[in-house]
Amino acid sequence: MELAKIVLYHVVVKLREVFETSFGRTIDRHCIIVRVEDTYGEIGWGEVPVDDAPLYSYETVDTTLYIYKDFFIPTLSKERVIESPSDVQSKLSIFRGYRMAKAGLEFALWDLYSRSLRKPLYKVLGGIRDRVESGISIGVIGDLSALIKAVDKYLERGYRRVKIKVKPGWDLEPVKAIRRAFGEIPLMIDANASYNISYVNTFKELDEYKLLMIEQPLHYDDLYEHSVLQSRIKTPICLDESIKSLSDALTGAKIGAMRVINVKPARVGGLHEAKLINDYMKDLNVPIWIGGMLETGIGRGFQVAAATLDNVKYPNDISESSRYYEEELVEPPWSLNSDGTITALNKPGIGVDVIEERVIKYSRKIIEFKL
Ligand code: OSB
Ligand code: MG
Repeated sequence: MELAKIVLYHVVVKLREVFETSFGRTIDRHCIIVRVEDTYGEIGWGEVPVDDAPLYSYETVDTTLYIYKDFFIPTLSKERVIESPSDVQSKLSIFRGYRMAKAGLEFALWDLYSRSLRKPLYKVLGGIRDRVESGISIGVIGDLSALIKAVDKYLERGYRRVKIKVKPGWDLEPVKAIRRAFGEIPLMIDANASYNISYVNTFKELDEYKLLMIEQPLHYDDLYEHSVLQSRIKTPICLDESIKSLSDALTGAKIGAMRVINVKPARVGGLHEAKLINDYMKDLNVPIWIGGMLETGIGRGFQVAAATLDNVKYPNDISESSRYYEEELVEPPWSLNSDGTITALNKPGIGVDVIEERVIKYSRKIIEFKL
């Protein structure tokens, strides 16, 4: 592939409902949409799922625009020919961090690459299934009856597991209420790093409720404390924020910091790194599943492709389009099959068409680079 043009769109789309986590409330969902074009006019799309503030990650809309403009684009204009999307990480490896920014570019190149081959991305990636299991991630709803209603609605819709967000003071009570109302459904919690080890007794109490796993209970950068907590509780710990690379995954597995990983391809720098984590963790008997960041239909395409990998053993945080947004940036929107799965489409690239007018309609800023 020889790159000719890269366009960045700062897109803001409104969520249908407020999504609250331990770090904040989201209603306007920001991201950077990346459009790459090669010298033949073939196009690929990607998404950098960053927020406007450094809450989940230090990367934001503005750090992404800056790192592309001052570093990634100048580097790529000197080396416009790219053999495979897997090369991108190494081409940009002199720049530390900014894995989400790197991932958005890598995604767009994977889309372009598989479209040029006229093959679905998930097949190019080596996926082993064409339907991926869908789970629902429900934000903090500080009202028990509203929470039960929400869980009921999503179970009715067919989602294969329920994840609720928790934070200190909102943990045992909602878990107990859901168990009371729905029995032994596949249930898990996500703390988004809001606890510390002094809460060990809360987690021991939670052991009684047979959760599938507890996601990212402790500090976002700490593997050691998670290994201490894991040794003291029965419920598997699943890490999200703490795993930013294959190296983190290997260290975490070695010291027993987690038994499951929520792999967000964007968080780890792209699909190439996500696949490496899939492969290495498979050998170490650490199953994975694919997480999300409330992506638009563009980002969702890369989650779906990743969820077809062979070490994905749990339902993913990949919901249908209508769960998040009134209007999708892609056609057709991602939809849920009656068995609670989403189909990896048998069409070139991510399998859906990006509607450029809608991308433009939701853009606050558009920057074009000729390479
Ligand atoms: O921690 O998994 C998380 C959304 C934004 C930021 C962090 C997280 C989430 C989710 C939503 O849980 C998952 C989804 O996209 O459905
Ligand atoms: Mg999480």
